[in-house]
Amino acid sequence: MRKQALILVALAAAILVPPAMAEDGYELWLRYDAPEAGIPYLPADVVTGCTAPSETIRKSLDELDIAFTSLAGEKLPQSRTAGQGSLILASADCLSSLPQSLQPDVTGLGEDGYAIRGVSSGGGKAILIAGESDVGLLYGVFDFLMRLSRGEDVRGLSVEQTPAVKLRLLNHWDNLDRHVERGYAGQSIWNWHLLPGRVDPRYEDYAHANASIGINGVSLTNVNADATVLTPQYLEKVTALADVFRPYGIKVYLTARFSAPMELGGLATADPLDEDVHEWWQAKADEIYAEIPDFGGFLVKANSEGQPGPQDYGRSHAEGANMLADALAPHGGVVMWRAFVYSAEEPEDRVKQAYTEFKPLDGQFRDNVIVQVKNGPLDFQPREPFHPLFGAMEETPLALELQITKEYLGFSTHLAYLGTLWKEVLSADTYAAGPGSTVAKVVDGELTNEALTAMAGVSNVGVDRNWTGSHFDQANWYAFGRLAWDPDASANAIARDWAALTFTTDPDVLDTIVAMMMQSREAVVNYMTPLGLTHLMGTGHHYGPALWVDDLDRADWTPYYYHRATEDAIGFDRTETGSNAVAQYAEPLREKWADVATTPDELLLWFHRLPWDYEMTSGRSLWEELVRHYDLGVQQAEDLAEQWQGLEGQIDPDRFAHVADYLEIQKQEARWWRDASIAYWQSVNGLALPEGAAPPTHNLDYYKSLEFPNAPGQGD
Ligand code: BDP
Repeated sequence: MRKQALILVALAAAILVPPAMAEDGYELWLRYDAPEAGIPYLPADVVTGCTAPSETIRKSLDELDIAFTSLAGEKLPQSRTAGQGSLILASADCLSSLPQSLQPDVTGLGEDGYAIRGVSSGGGKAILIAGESDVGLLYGVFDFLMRLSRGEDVRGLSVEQTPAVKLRLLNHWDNLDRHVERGYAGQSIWNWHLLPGRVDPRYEDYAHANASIGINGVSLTNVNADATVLTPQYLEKVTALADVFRPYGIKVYLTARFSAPMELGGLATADPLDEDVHEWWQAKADEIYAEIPDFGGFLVKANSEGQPGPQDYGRSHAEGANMLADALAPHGGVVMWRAFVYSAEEPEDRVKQAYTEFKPLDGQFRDNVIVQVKNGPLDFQPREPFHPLFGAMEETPLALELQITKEYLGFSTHLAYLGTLWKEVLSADTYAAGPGSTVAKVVDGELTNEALTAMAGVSNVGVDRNWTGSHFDQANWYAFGRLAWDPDASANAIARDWAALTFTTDPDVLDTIVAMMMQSREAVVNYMTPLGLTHLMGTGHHYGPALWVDDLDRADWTPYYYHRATEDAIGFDRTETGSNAVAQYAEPLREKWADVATTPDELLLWFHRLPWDYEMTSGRSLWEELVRHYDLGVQQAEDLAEQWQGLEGQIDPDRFAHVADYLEIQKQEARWWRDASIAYWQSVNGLALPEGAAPPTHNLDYYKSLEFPNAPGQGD
């Protein structure tokens, strides 16, 4: 009898207490899990200054409901009048119902800025979140909630935030058939076939996540563009997405295929100076804005990797960009014109070509054109010097393009936190206007006095449940948003904030996770492309090592083109005796990098071609140093896996296991990279391994024989 009663109690408990929801990463950094020590402050109620709240204000209120239900078990009550302990929300359009004494001065916070501070109310203290715009207020609400969720005591807070960069965009490289070029998280989240009839709730969740980190623009389609997206049938679908994004302050942008007037309009030319072409684009812009009044503009890849462009008609990039800019200008749209160009016929060192093309055009672009430049002059490699255009375009606003998806850093399987890579670029000194002329100051317009500023990140989002393929790749999406908002933020602090929101607020666990993240990118550099080596990845898909490839249609797509290893020497001479790419940088960088003695180890073989027995500052030979870096990289990958294992029991089991599996793959692939690289170098230089270094597991033929026809994310 007693036993039966016990079973009944157990059964009842099982029914009444639902098992904790397994964590699958869907909620990203917005889990609003109560911090370990409990939330330090619970407002008494919420008060808004609005008589008729906008959609954006309603999203802010919804967010408070979601967050407090999760953090404290229940929503905050809404009150009409502010009292002690209230949380007061105010923006320029949402002030009037507050008493005069509580109406904050919101001017000066800027379009997207916000303030959070303590105020006196009802004889006690209250917290005010204020934005000049409703979107600014929404950003403030997210910031406040994430602080609470990390366990921060918000009572004494006095925060004033304005984004340093005006346009903070994700660039999706998503095709209309849902294949994502360089996507490693499944298909595109845009279900074009079903839009606009079915507006997947995931679109709103996506907008919500972006808004929480300040992203205010999304280019929906691949830069290798399909003109179909500009047809009325597709514009209707785009409109449906724009409607979902609008309350979150996110504008939609489209990639414009330069030959669209021919493909869609039946014109005989796409010459930017042709009157009919201009009219076609003007009509297209008018058509778009009639449906999407806040349309952001066009992102264009032209005359690059086979894409059509103005040069097909003997016109310059400026003439092409300006024609589109004129079509958008009456509506306030912008053209983001990519500088990622290199010509198929051009024998010039590929890393020099963008500068060669664009530098002479400085000052020739319309005010609503921004030239979008990748962080380095080659192509999103694990390490490159910063792009020389950042130090060379005084009269042209430049957008910084980063790649969040890890095409060249181990896809979504390898843990590589990119915050450190991006900070390296942002804090690099271009010396364009003397010392301190950092890339960050060029990009945020401080140096050039540009009002049009932008940062774009090539998205890593797909339909995978966890959005980005791996849990740790969510950190790269998050870090991109944070750095676009504030390029001066520290990679370490961003990693810590992300990890606290994503996994746990336990300080010891956080120490481990942050340490893992902070060393992860350097680990990848070490086992893939140490000492300034670059672009050694598999042909087409870029998966795994393929250092031996030297015979593709284009020389500058082969790894050999970049490493040039022979029996005597290795590296690309970019000094005066070689391609002289170093001359594209300002002094004193030019002199520093032209001299092997003052070139840092990490850029050595990028700028110099050196004998294998060249003596490094460490005293080791170049060959020994190279092998040491590979071994270090493998060791670091092993350490990552081991550090994670040490967290077992402190991370929810599903995500723990997922990350652990990926780290195992990374470990194996790090060894593969090291072994295949060493086997190849030895086949070229005939040198014995340094003492103590293990021979590669297989011979070179084995590594050469590996094929991956179905590797994800391939280009067309
Ligand atoms: C390269 C990618 C290719 C892109 C290109 C670009 O391999 O898929 O189309 O960049 O940025 O890194 O246009």
